[in-house]
Amino acid sequence: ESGEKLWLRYLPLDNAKVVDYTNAIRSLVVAGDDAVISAAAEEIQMAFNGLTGNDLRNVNRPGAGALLIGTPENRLIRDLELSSELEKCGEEGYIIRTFPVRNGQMTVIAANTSAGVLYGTFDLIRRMQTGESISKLEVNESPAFKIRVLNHWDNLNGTVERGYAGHSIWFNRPEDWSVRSAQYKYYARANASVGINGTVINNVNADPNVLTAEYIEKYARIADIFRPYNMKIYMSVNFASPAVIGGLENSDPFNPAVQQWWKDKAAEIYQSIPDFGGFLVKANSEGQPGPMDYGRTHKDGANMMAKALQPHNGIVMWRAFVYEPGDDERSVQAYNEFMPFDGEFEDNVIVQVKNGPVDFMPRESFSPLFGGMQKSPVMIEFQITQEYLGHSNHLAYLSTMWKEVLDAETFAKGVGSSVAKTTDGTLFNHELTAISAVSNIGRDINWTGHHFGQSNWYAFGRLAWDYDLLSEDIAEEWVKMTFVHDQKFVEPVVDIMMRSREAVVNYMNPLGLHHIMGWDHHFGPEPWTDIPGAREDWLPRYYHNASEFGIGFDRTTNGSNLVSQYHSPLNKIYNDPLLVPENLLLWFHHLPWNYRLQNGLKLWDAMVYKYYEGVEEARLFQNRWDRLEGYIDDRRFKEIQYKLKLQTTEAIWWRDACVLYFQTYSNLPIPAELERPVHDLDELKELKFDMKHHN
Ligand code: BDP
Repeated sequence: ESGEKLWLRYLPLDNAKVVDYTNAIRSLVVAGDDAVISAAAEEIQMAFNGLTGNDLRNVNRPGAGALLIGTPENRLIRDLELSSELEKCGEEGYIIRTFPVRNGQMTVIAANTSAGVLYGTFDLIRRMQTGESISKLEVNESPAFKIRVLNHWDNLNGTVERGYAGHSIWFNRPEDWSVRSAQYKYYARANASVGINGTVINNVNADPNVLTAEYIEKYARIADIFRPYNMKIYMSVNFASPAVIGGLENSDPFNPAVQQWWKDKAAEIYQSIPDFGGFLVKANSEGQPGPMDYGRTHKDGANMMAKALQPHNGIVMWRAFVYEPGDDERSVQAYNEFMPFDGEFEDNVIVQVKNGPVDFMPRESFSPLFGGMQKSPVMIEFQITQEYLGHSNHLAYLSTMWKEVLDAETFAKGVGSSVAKTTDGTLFNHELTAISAVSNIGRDINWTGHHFGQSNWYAFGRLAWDYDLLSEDIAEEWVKMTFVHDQKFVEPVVDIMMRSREAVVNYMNPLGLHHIMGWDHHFGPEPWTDIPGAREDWLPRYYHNASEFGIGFDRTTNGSNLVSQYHSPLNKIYNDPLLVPENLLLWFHHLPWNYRLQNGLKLWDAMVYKYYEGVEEARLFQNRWDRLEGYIDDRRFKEIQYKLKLQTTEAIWWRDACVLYFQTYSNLPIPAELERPVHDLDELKELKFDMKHHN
């Protein structure tokens, strides 16, 4: 297998399951006839046929063995008197029920909208794919966030910023529309299967040309394919578009001509795409244009665009990823810049905040804007593509990382104020709720470069729907659907996945270290990098601060004071090296090499042990995988085997490079019982990023 089918393989199940499922369901009654419900019907028929070898006949009347799907618009659903339960489902939720009928039972998937029916159908399919019983179903589901979107960082020329799985599936493609549209449909199905209901297909570093008629037309064609799968299309836009492609004098949000330009542009888009989602905007960030170029503010810029979209029910996702070299340290800037606007954005603006205050490091504290901003809706941005976690070379299952953030306690309204609850409308009563993640897909046959990269796409969708799901359970579902059900395979693989992110943290960035990767390409260790003339806050030394006196970033009240942006008691906990969680120690503190950790170890030794632990984990993954030969197809087995070997090699590279480099400051020995590095620091410094190893 190539991996191109993702988790939607629908291969025959074992006989016992086939018998169970065919006992429960033999025919299909579709109570509705719009495109979305038809897509649901098509999907269940395809899945049922693939999984059991039997067809689901279309019938008109429910009875024993029927699967009835629909909304209360249809009498067959109304007759079931589910209205009080359906009320709780909201717009996109659903219920699945087994009802006794004469001579047996029937199964019902009911929802308030066809979208809900579609999600319910995928739920039922997943139960079959993972071998669960479907004979007594009582399921009530509704999504945690209203908008659940992917962000693609795809450029109009077909390259993908921070993409490690080939070129863009959206732009600059030579293939016929029939080939591309088939792939877009597959993509839409995959997203719908996990509840993702929107996507931004172009890079946040947006080319103004995306707003020309040519691209609006392209988007409209893609939107047509997404529509039956309840997927909305969104666009990243460049703030300077009115001047660059509109011929206006400037793009000042206070200029009436500029305001009109955006209104006209919005109207033009909605003419072709009536259900267009809205704009994603990166403004005054890393050199992108924005309202501040004209002495205006983020609020002014966002609200101008929001007004242009309001007549069409579109939204603006305005990013808070802002920082400039200057007096304030990078991690404190977004909060300082955005807090003054809390409550001042238009209703259809949502502020999109990366999970951490610096970037997408393997581990950061959560951004204090979560729980900080309360009057305006805030949405989280995760990164599925592994920009800082080994690109598509390393197995890193990210559900555990995202859960760590979603579950983190902000204390915004006392205990029980998790990051998730600050963004899902629970705590601050916002109508507009959303969650996003930067996609890891490209034109590689298996979509994500590393086969296990698929699990992160999958997990993001599942968590966006329900962040209370356990990472283990999501992993197990995915492994069963993607590979096989055999527990002798599933258990060790889930175990590898569950340990993988922490392994990466340990061999790259233990104890809260961060941003010590290669300049620009962000691959491999380069704690030593010095690029003459480069911005200080893009260089590793800005972050690790290693010297003969110690290591780490002082973000306490004596340092950059990030701690004070957190609610009490977190501000005090983070401020105190004795209280701060060990895994964020060097994120918040600069400490001497012989500082004693809670566990009694000296900082230097503790750090070195962590680096070695990370490598041992990578070796263990490799070894475990080798024992699983024969459980799955040879091709995927070997491709994963190759990547795991690469991961071990690169883990050793990270470990040796960092330990030897930091040792030049600590002047302390590597603990005697540990194996010795086999390279010299100078040799490792010479090792250059090699594109060959990519993909
Ligand atoms: C950084 C990436 C850069 C992105 C930027 C962003 O290195 O390529 O453009 O984030 O999110 O992580 O805007």
